[in-house]
Amino acid sequence: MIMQTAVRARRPLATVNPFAADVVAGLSAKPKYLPPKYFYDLAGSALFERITRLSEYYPTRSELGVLKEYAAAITSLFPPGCAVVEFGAGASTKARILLRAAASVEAYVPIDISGDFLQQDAARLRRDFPHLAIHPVVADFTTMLEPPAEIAAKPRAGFFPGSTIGNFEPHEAAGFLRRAGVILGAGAVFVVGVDLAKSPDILYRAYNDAEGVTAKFNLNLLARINRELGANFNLDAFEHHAFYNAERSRIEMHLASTKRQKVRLCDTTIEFRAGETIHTENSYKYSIDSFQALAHGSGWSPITAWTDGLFSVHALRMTEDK
Ligand code: AVJ
Repeated sequence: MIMQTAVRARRPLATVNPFAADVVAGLSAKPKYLPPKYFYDLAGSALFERITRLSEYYPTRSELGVLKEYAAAITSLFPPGCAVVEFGAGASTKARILLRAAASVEAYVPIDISGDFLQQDAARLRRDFPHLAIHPVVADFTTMLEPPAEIAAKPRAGFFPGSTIGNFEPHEAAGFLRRAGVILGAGAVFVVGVDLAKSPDILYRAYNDAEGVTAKFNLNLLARINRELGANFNLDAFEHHAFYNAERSRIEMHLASTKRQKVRLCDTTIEFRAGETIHTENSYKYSIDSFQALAHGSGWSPITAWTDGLFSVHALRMTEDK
């Protein structure tokens, strides 16, 4: 008897596993790069949590301080009866500060790609804010096009904390702000957390902590590729490099190969020269003025910015339909 082999249509890698496709594309490029959004698997999110508590890593502490100090002023700008839409919500620690200060907010819409986390957090929010309608949305906020139907009739306040916007190239940040304007609509306020350009020493230390947590966070990207894609990266043969590129006003993170080596991954071989790097992250730093100029060029009117001198929280208004 002749055995029949199941014939399966070959689907492109990108459809089967976008992570695999992005990794192969990034490591085949010159120079090599990997998208920073892949830092945040379970292990990476736990490492980032640790980073936010490091003495050298000021952004989280600074932003929380600014939000707490100016919560009343920030939320006084929200349209009455609005829905707060948070882009990339995570554990919504920062949104809670605003939600506690804003009596007239009617709904909270956290958007995140991680569904499990979002549902758990929604249950806690419903308990802590019983008067609020909580509508979690599992989506990639960078590709989202419209607000969820539940808040279609409500005016909106957007919230994008954490200087996540610094991971985008400035032209991508402009594109995101423009799309967010479409989602949030006329009359909306947008509260955006943006890390400030400052002394290169302070910036350097924030991404080169003494305990080496940031190095672990960076290297976890290779560990994740090994775990999920069956690659054979030797983590001992790569080093964490982070430095301030003053000309482009950004921190760059790289993983540098300590020697000439080959790595197997998804049926391909990736070759490294000694010292060759994978560019894993940019973290752009702005001045208050340079960020306001970027926002203005993306259809938003800057209203105010609050700062502790290290980190800024901007309020922007969408004055007309874009
Ligand atoms: C979450 C993108 C704001 O750029 O400071 C922290 C990520 N990378 N340490 C940042 C990060 C290394 C962080 N953002």
